[in-house]
Amino acid sequence: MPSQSEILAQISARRKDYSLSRELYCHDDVLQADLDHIWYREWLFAIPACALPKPGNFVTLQVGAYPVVITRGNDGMIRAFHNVCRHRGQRLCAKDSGSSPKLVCPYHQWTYDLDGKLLYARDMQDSFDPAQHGLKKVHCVDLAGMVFICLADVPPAIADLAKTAMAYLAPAGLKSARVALRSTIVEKGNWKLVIENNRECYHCGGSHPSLCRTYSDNPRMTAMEGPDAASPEILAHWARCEAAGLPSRFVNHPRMQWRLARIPLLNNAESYTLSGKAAVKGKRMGQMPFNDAGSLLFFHYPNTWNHFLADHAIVFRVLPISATETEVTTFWLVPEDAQDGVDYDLADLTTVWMNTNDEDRQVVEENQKGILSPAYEPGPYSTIQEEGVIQFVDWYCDTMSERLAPKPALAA
Ligand code: 3BY
Ligand code: FES
Ligand code: FE
Repeated sequence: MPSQSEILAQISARRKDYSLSRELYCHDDVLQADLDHIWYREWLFAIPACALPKPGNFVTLQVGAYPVVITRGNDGMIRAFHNVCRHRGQRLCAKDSGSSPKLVCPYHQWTYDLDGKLLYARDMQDSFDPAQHGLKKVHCVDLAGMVFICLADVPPAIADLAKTAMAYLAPAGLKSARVALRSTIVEKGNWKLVIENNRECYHCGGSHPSLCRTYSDNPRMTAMEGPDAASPEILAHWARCEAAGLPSRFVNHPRMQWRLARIPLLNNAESYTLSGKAAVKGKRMGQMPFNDAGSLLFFHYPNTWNHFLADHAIVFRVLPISATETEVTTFWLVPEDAQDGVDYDLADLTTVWMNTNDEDRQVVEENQKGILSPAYEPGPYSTIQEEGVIQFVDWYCDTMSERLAPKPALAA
């Protein structure tokens, strides 16, 4: 059983640019440390705001031990709460999503407003104070239509991300979008393997025949040596997009916890469809000026990557279930007035990423199976192809090292 100091020792002993040790990908105690030091402390992507189009809509999610409910109130505000009744602790909402003018506990029917206030508790004695028994709040921000939550008492600063994300995401039209489909799959692999797999396209040629019709697996597409350094193809794409009002250049968090960048698709493709043509016909997201705007890529560690296209957006949420199981939820967003079967065909819209998710599930599961072998030893990442993986693993190790390091005793 690795103690905190053993986990720290394994992280510290890691070879630069090599994959992590077996225990860091497999052990329950490491997952607990990841939850305590990353998942319960960082901002996490929860839902696109348009998953709650009307007051009374709610969604639930489970972050480690914490059930969370997110509501849209009668004032239009999105709020997050611990999904735990203040009477005797019943989980308040059991469904993944729903709609209700109030949140009513199924056990003894304590009734909460959508803003968390306790409105009604039957037959409680005079000394009972409802004002002291509202739902416990979870920090929640809506960044241009992407809702993030944070379970920490004091969340990390989000102002820099908020400013950049607002500028980059504004034209993508998330506020005026609709969820065309939500899919949830479980991958039998550690959450870090899911993120590592997403951060490289070394595997794309071998795994993703449908995605590779439109998504370039050239690592230079997503690599950056400086704010203005990119291949001529990307520089030309940025110039055209920026002239049309779309912020496009790479913006990186100083420690690479997040990045926004716009890339062209292959052969001027418009969308992630088998044909390369827009899935949504005759309508575009937000203020997107033309169909071949490529994809605005946005990742944020530990739990989201996203693609914002001219005709639709695909947003992804990752949540750990156990040391070797991870839930991946995908939302396909279309312009709110786009109608299924009229303006788009749902299969055309979703096939490429349905396939890609399933292909990624298979590689992650096989990766986990190999790592579970006592014969596994950390192997070298390609510094040409897997720079993104190296950045993620460095971020993980640096973050965990800082937080696991013994704190110096305060001087008396
Ligand atoms: O979804 C993504 O952003 C990544 C990039 C490379 C592989 N995968 C498609
Ligand atoms: Fe919720 Fe009793 S536990 S009303
Ligand atoms: Fe993949």
